[in-house]
Amino acid sequence: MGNKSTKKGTPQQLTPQQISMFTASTNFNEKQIRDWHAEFIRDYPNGKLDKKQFIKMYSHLYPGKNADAFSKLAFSMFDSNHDGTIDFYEFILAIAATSQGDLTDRLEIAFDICDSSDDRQIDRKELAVMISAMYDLLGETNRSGDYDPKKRAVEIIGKLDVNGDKKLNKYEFIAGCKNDPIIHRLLSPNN
Ligand SMILES: [Ca+2]
Ligand SMILES: [Ca+2]
Repeated sequence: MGNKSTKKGTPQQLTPQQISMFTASTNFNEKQIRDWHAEFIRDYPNGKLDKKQFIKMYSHLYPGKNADAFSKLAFSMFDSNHDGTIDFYEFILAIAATSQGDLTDRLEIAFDICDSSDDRQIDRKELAVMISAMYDLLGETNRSGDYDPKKRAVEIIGKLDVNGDKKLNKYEFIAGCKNDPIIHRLLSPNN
């Protein structure tokens, strides 16, 4: 460990450049970044979280809810360099995404979390996985009839897909979610 991290500093210390980058990418100020970082290093002294640790940490943001499936999706999205761990930069973006921003910001994040293939489109399968994760979060155990995630996914795509390719791009997704009270509630469990 350590021989390739000389330029960026060690995970235990933040450089002024990193702090500028983090304050620019989030609405956190320097003190908040330092506080998050101190906490992060206290909990994860080697400067990263593996998938299991992330799911445990992220689930705490949804107390009393079953956030496992949602947290797994979130891990894949926030691990933006795909190295199987979440470093402090990825971590602070995850916290910012979850705790800051307006509905559009949150829908953008929801879109990115849902788009697990990273092709900038949400297909039926991706949406069904997301809906199922959202049901877990909301404590909805019924998966039959109208609650069948696959059925809901087909319905939602049918409703929001403007250009007729049976997938949702970011624009269709955000515009559609804002106009549909049920989807809206499903995708912004904090509201
Ligand atoms: Ca990573
Ligand atoms: Ca996709």
